[in-house]
Amino acid sequence: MALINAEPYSLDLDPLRAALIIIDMQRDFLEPGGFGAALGNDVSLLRWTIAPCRQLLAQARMAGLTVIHTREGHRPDLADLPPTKKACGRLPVALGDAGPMGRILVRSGDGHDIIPELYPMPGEPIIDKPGKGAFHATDLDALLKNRGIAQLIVCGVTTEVCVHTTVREANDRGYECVVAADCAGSYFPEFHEIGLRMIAAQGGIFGWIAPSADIIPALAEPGRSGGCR
Ligand code: C5J
Repeated sequence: MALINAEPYSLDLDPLRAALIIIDMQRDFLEPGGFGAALGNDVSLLRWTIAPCRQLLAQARMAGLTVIHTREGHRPDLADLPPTKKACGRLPVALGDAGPMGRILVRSGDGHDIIPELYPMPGEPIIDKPGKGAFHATDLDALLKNRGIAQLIVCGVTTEVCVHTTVREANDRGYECVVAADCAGSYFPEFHEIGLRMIAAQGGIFGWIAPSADIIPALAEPGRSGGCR
C-alpha cells in the first residue's frame, strides 16, 4: 500500500488491486478537425491533458497496473443509440451522421478511435460504451471484479460528463476512485474545476482528486515487480 496525497484526504492505494482507466481520449473529442471542433469547441482545452496522461499511462504500464481504455460510440446500425441522444442539441450534424473523421461516434469511423498519443497496447482492454458512464451497458464491472480490482485511477475527457458519470457509477458499485486532476479536461474550464470539487466535496462523496505527480509515486510501490496482469 502507498499513500497518495489526495483531496479530501490521503488515499491508501494498493497497486495490486488498482487499475488505470482512461476515458474517451478519442480523436473526435481531441483533434482539430474532429466532431468536437466542428461544434465550435476549443479542443486545445482538452489537449493539454495529453502529456500528463501519457506520463501517467507510461508509469502505470511500467508498474504493471491493469490499464483500461474507453471509447464512447455506437453500433453502425445505431440500434444502441437512444433517439433522445441522437436528437440532443438539435445539432447541424447528429451522432451517426457523416462527420469530419467518419461517422460521428460510430464504432468504425476514424474519429471514434483513440488518439495516437495514448493508443492502447495489445492486451489492454478497450471498453466500447454507448453512454456517458463506462459501466452502463458494458462488461467493465465483470472485467474489474474478475481481476480483483477495487480501486480506479481515472483520467480522460470530459471531466463533467463521461469522467464524472463513470466515477459516480464506480462509487455506487463500491470502487474507490481517484481522479488525476491534470489528466482530465473539459471544453469548459470552470466545469472542470467545479467537477473536480464536486468529487472531493462532502468528505469525498464520489472519490478523491489528486495531481498525477502525487499518484505516480504510489504506483511504484517498493517490492512491486511489474509486468502485465
Ligand atoms: C461527451 C464525453 N461529452 N466523453 N462525452 O459527450 O464526455
